[in-house]
Amino acid sequence: MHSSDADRSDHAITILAEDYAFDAPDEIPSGWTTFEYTNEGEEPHFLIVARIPEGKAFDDVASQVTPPFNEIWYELRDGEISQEEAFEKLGVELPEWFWAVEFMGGPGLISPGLTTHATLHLEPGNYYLECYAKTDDGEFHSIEGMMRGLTVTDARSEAAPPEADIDITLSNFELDIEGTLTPGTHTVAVHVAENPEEGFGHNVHVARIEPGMDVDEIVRWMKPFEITGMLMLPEGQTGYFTLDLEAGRYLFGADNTGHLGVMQEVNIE
Ligand SMILES: [Cu+2]
Repeated sequence: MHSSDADRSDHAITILAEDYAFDAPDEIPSGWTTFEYTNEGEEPHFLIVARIPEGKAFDDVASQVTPPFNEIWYELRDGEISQEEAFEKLGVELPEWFWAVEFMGGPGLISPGLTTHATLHLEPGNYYLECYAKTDDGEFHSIEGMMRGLTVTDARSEAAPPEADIDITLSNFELDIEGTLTPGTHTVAVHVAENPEEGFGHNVHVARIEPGMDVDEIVRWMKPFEITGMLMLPEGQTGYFTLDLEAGRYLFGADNTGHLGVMQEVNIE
């Protein structure tokens, strides 16, 4: 393992994001792991952890999923097919097992130069890491190289989950924040009570509103202002992320596979 941070968990790993690659371990023990995620690139990046169904491995994703997915994506991007046709094609051309891939959470989108911590519970198995944020040209970062396999081994980390002082509960399109948001460092527990029926799940975003910014603009162009967050977790699962606040205004939001669900503005005194 690269590093550990005794204050957060006795099992932490460091992952660096560049434009466009991850520097990450190939293997981690099962149980609770804290992903310390630093964006060393010049674009915003996130890191989703996805579990590959039993009997399949990252090579199967790379050889059976990525090629048809990319081809269909380019056709859609270049206006050759409609969104509806793209979904239809995905249904036909992606292998059946792909629909059993499960998103397990991960560090949310962060601006260049920032670090965030996400703590997740993972069972042994084959996983992949991916950032599918898009470049200005509409290219997925994953196509450019931000996708790699991760093996979660039978060895078990004895790490306990962190103690949270803020709780966020997601229930369909509701986002409920409990706890006192003050300047300083917080640990936020994200509980997924219920995911919307359509799509894969919710992403939680936290963005800082700089003085003079128009909130509507930030809602539309969230990417450059995000400081931390948690990506899609399975229903019933809890994940944790760190939140460093200063006095000022912040936006807390959740979206479901691309659709903004809820936005809450919070003023930190
Ligand atoms: Cu990225």
